[in-house]
Amino acid sequence: MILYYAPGACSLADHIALIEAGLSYKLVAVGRDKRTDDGRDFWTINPKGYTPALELDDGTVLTENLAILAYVAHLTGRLLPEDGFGRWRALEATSFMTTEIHGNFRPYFYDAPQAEKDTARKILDRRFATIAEQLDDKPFLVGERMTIADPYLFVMLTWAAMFEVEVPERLDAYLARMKTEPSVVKALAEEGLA
Ligand SMILES: N[C@@H](CCC(=O)N[C@@H](CS)C(=O)NCC(=O)O)C(=O)O
Repeated sequence: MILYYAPGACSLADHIALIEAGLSYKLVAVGRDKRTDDGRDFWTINPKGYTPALELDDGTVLTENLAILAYVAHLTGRLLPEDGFGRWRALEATSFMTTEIHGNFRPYFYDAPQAEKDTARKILDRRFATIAEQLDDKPFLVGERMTIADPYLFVMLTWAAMFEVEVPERLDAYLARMKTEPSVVKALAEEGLA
């Protein structure tokens, strides 16, 4: 499988998940100019033009973080509990990352007017408060084990730190813990972010 990624982007969540799941993968970086680091036009691989994209061994390309994360979990039976309500909680939390947190960072990436950033920050404050409440004193968002929601939350918290969006202390502690997870350490090193 090939993961098309950009260093530190939301594709980092899929990268961590691939490592956690024990799957073998190849990384291909995509630049701002939409060229891959092996010289191809990324638009021909993912017509949406954004990362992440996961190319399967038969050439099928899967896009959208939530789908890629769920697919990685499906392949290995890890990162998404097979039974019990934890499966649905993990999907619920991952959907929340995509729609309610990731989406609200957009103004920061596109250098939007300050007023737009301020509105986004107010929403992010509420969203991160919800996540902190859900995390409670558990090691991972949905329980004792890492699920697909955790690599995504990790990336969102690195963005919060980058753009100086304050998060509840509990999430700072979670970020520090996640940084020591071997899969996270490996993914950061492979993306040149160690
Ligand atoms: N809906 C997509 C959004 C992916 C996305 O926002 N990717 C960003 C990186 S985090 C990107 O490639 N942005 C560059 C662009 O849109 O040109 C998903 O959930 O996977």
